[in-house]
Amino acid sequence: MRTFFFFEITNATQFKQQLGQNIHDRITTATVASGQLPNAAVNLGFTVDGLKALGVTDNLGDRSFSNGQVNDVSAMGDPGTTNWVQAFTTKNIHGVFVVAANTSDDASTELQTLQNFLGSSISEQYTLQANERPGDQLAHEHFGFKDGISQPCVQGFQNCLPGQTVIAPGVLILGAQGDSTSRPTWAKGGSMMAFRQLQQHVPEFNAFLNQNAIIMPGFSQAQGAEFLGARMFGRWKDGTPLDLSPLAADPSIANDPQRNNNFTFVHSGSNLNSDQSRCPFSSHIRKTNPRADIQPENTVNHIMRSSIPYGPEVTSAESQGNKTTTDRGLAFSSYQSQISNGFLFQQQNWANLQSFPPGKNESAGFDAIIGANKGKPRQSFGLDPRDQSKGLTLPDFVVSKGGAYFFFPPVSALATAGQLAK
Ligand code: N7H
Repeated sequence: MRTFFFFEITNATQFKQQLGQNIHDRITTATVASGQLPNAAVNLGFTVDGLKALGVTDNLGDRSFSNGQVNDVSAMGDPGTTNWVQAFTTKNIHGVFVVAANTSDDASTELQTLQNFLGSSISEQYTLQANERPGDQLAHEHFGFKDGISQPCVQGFQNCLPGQTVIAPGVLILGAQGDSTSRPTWAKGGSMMAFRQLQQHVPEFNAFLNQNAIIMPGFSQAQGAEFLGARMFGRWKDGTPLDLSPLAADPSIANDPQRNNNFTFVHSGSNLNSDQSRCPFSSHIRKTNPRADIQPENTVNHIMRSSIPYGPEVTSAESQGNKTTTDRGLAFSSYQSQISNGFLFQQQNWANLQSFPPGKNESAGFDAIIGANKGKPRQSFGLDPRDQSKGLTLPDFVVSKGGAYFFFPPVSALATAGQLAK
């Protein structure tokens, strides 16, 4: 489980003192580059308002971070901030503790320890409790799809699996090889985090799949519904890529890390720019990682994702009424060295850009899962393999409740002699 504890710094002197003396050695070194998150760990990030509160006015070289996420409402396709969690619309969120633990008791004990040290130097603004889903839904998000399969591979840090895009460490880490932006020395080694609370309308999504089921020869109604969902994601619920197995999930592929990401959308005898019989151009995974749709392969606009579901399981009353009555969704978190090249780029220039991927005979329309049209219905094309030019008009199954951008400093900057604790 993971707790996101968003706070305001109300006494900078006391906060810095505690940071240097007691907090910094509780912070886990960023393991972003290895793609592995520890089981029980504390991470600490600051918004630009938080850095200002600490008297740090250095330009970190990321304009989105400096302006704050509220400034990107229109670029992200949000319909204003009416649906946003109120705290995210203010300038009072200065920092976040992300506490990851195996049990809620462990998480609350750790959070309590941090709060005891910091006392009245901080004030809680908002807390989001996020949990892995139970039983066989572990690692699956609320729509039921397995998440966290495809990540970029950081050159020099990891052994890459087949199909992973190899990126320079500087795509994720400030000042690392491949990051050409000028950064203050103390910030090098840190990373920018885009946090988004994305509500998911699960009963509505399931009802839509049922109503628009794509019944291929031999399919039942339920298989047709499942198929449309898979077409919208580009993977079956178990993670099998449609590009490798277009008509049915195949656990032997899904469970094999050597195979489950090893595809490019290219097939001999098939036209990359017109054939959507395997994976639609508008599917979530093709919009957010176009692979061979861009030549040479894009190695710049990548993110390391570390999202986790929040909110309870769907109740039977919600399923029966086809209506969401409780808040649930994805606590989306992505790491990158430049938000406008990472999260924001993917949302604005790929998911929301109807003509992306480029060079196609037919426009893709919006990313069928996260494409956002400021609250207005969105059209996605190519979802029905029997009529690939047909568009489907989709309501928002994912609704933004806002978020914030954070800088996660290197631990050295938090220690007594570091920039933030001084
Ligand atoms: Fe997505 N999901 O949890 O069901 N995502 N995502 N995402 N996403 C992916 O490969 C999901 C969101 C990316 O390399 C999978 O891990 C949901 C945003 C990228 O092939 C699944 C939401 C952004 C990839 C989901 C959501 C991205 C990716 C397939 C919102 C960026 C890798 C499994 C509620 C702006 C693509 C996997 C690749 C994959 C889910 C949001 C980006 C199942 C439900 C906002 C880069």
